[in-house]
Amino acid sequence: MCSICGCGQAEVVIEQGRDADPRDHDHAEWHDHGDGAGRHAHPHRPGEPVDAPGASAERMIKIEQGILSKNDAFARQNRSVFAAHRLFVLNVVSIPGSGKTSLLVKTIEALSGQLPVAVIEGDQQTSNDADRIRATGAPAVQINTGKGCHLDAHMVGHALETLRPEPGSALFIENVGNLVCPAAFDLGEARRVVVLSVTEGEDKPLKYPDMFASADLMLLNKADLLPHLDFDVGQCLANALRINPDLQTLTVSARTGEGVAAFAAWIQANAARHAAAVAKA
Ligand SMILES: Nc1nc2c(ncn2[C@@H]2O[C@H](COP(=O)(O)OP(=O)(O)O)[C@@H](O)[C@H]2O)c(=O)[nH]1
Ligand SMILES: [Mg+2]
Repeated sequence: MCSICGCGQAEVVIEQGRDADPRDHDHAEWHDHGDGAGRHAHPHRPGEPVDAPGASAERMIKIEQGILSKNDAFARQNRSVFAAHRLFVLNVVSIPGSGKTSLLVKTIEALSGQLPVAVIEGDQQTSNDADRIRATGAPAVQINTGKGCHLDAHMVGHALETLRPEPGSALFIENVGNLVCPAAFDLGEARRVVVLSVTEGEDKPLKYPDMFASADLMLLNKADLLPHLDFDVGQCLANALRINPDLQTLTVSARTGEGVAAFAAWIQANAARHAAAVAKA
C-alpha cells in the first residue's frame, strides 16, 4: 500500500509481449532493473510494507520518504536507460476521461513518418487503452495497477523490458487517471504533460496545484465543446500560470484535431532540446 494515498500496489500486472531470447543482447540492455525480478514475474516492491493503522505521523512521514526515495532511484535508472536508447519520454497525466488516450491516438497520427512512437498505458484494469493505441500501428504495453492509483518508476522499468521501443522514439507514458498521487512519482520522464478538459472547471489548477506546478505543458482539451459551456479559458490559463509561471499551454481538441499539429511540433522541438541536453551532460 502506498502511504502517499493509501492505495494498494500488490496487484500490479504488466502485459507480456514478445518472448525474449536469452541470447538477445538488446534484451539484456533493457533488463537492467537492479531488483533481480525477471520479466515474466512481477514482484513489485516499490517500498517497504506499510502498517498504516496506528502508525505515528513521524513513522508515516519516514515511510513516505522511503517510498519516494526508492522511486527516485528507479527513476534515475529509467533515465539512464532512456538516454542509452535515445528516448524522449513524456508522462501524460489527468483525471480519468480528460482525453489522454484520444489525444495520443491523434498525436501518433500527426507524428507518423516524422518520429517513431511507443506507449506505456497505465490503468487500474483492462487493456482497452493499449488496444486503442495498437490500432494506430504504434507499439504499446498495458500496466494494470489493480488498486494502485498511480504508476511508479519501478513499474515503468519492467514495462520497458517488454516494450523495448525503437531507439530515437518518443515514448508516451499515459498515467493512471488521477491529479494527486502521480504528481509525487517521478518516472524518469523528460517532460510532464497535464491534460485538463474544458468540462472540468477553471479552478482545477488551484485545487490540484502539485500536478500543475510539476508539469511542463498543459493541454486544454475538448475545445470543440466551448460553444456549449460557460468555461472561461482566460481564467483557467491565469489560474494555471499563478501556480506555475513557466507552464506552457496549448488549447486542443482530440475530436476536431485543433491544436494537435502544434502539440506534435512541441514534441519535436522538445525532443531535440532534450537530446542536446543529454549529449551535453
Ligand atoms: N467532445 C470531445 N470529446 C472528447 C475529446 N477528447 C476525448 N473525448 C471523449 O472523452 C472521453 C474520454 O476520452 P479518453 O481519451 O478515454 O480519456 P482518458 O481517460 O483521459 O484517456 C471519450 O468519450 C472521448 O471520446 C475532445 O477533444 N472533445
Ligand atoms: Mg486513457
